[in-house]
Amino acid sequence: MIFRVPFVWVQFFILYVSCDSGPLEDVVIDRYDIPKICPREVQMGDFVRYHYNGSLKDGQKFDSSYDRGIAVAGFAGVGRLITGLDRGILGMCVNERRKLIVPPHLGYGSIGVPGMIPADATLYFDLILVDVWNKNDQLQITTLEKPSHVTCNRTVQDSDFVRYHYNGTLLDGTFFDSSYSRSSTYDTYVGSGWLIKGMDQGLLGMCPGEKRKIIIPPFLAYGEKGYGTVIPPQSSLVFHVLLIDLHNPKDGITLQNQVLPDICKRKAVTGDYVRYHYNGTLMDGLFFDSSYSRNTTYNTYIGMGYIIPGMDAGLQGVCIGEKRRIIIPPHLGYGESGVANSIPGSAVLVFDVHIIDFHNPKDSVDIEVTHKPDTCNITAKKGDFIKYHYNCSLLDGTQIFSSHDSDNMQQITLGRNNVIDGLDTGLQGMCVGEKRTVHVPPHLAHGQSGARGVPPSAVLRFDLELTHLEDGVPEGYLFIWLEDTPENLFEAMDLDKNLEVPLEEFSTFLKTQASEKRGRFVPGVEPDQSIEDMFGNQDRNKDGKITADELKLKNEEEADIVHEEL
Ligand SMILES: [Ca+2]
Ligand SMILES: [Ca+2]
Repeated sequence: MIFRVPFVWVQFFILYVSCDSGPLEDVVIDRYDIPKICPREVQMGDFVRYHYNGSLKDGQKFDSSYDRGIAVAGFAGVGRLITGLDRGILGMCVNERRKLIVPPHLGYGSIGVPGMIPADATLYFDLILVDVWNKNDQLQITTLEKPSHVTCNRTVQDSDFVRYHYNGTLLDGTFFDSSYSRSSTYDTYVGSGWLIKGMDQGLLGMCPGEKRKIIIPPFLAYGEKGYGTVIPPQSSLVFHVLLIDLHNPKDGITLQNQVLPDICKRKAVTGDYVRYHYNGTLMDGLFFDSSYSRNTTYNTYIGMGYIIPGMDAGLQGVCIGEKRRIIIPPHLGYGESGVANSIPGSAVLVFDVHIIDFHNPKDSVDIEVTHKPDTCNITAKKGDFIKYHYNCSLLDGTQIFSSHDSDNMQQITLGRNNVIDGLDTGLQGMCVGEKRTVHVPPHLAHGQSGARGVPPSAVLRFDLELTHLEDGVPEGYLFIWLEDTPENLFEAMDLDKNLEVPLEEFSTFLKTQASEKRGRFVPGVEPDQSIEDMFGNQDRNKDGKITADELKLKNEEEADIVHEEL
């Protein structure tokens, strides 16, 4: 600003007095193209790079930086340039274009430059500034955007490994390089000398997902040498950086956002089989995989090398129902190679997991008595006929079945494969009125294939209430004697002594035995049904009556069974 006003004034002044050129005449400056944004103007002592065309009054070109293909570089305003240029370049912005008219005494004077510039020549320059910096400059860092989706728990520090995207330009906007053009991040260690100094410093403190503009003076970039054909000597560099992720080779896994269930009876250890849901994202929030999208849990043994080491470690100690975030550095994930089309090399992985259940193949049924009646002497055992109510659910609360939904109580004979093994076991030992919560591991439930509504390898929860209990009979029996069998069974059965026993007589006989507690029908079956079955078995010729011979024959054939049945 210091220079601009006088120059404008000078310009107008000169317009009126230019015919009368004399020693007081100053350089004439025409700022004919000024960029809208001008963050910095050339000051005395700044180092500048600029292009120019130089011509004489008749329009004849005497010199041009364009012809040499490289911008002119040097300090401004300190007498290293011809005075006219030294003055004429002050206050310039990068990409500003100026025309200068330099009177002879501010140019090459009365001597000129032999063979190029005559004596007492007025010089006409057309300038464009491409770069400006000062040796006292520091790195200029501007944060353009900070991520909202990730908490910035950690920022880049020395010796971290980072992955970032960048666009690189010179100060005048000339593009020289971009990671985007290679469709892959730039991956490197920070603060270890792999990067130019300005980048080593400029990345420090960044969060994943953060965008920064970093302006680097040449002495923190490629200095006097420049880089190849794309970065000229003494160039300031402008990087637009988007940090994708960071980690340190010394990192282990990180656990965050832990949400524990109210009750955690047990924590998962190596060898347990865990069913969990997960969302997998990269550190910048980019999604790469989810079990939810497949609508099925991920199931695996933990601590045994079936999954990436970071996950094996991250699932240790989980409770059923727990949620946690597991952040896995690449050396515990997919390493430098990544996974084709989904996980870039050296990527940090962020897993949000929800533990649905876990069990160990050695687990048995877990029984918790939730209510025990005052009197609880008679308990259910194998062979007993029982009735019970139950709710069956998955451990995430998903309801599978409830007998309360209908009035049909469940009724089974224990130990007869009527229900899954784990439920059978869980019902044994109950007395009427007792309530239990029973957890059944999949190998005692529906196994690896599952069943309707039951996912593969799911642990089941049963809430049980025993409502009815009857002593059973040995397997295969329809009726047993509670006292000694009558000495002559046929005579005893043949109530009217006509030497034959039809169904009615048979039925009356057996029901009398039962009502007088001398014998007992198999529980859970209508006595008439059992009677009919037994009668059919004894009536060999199917004429509707049992004779003494038929009973005897049957006795001889299946001595033990028939004897015990009747
Ligand atoms: Ca009879
Ligand atoms: Ca018969």
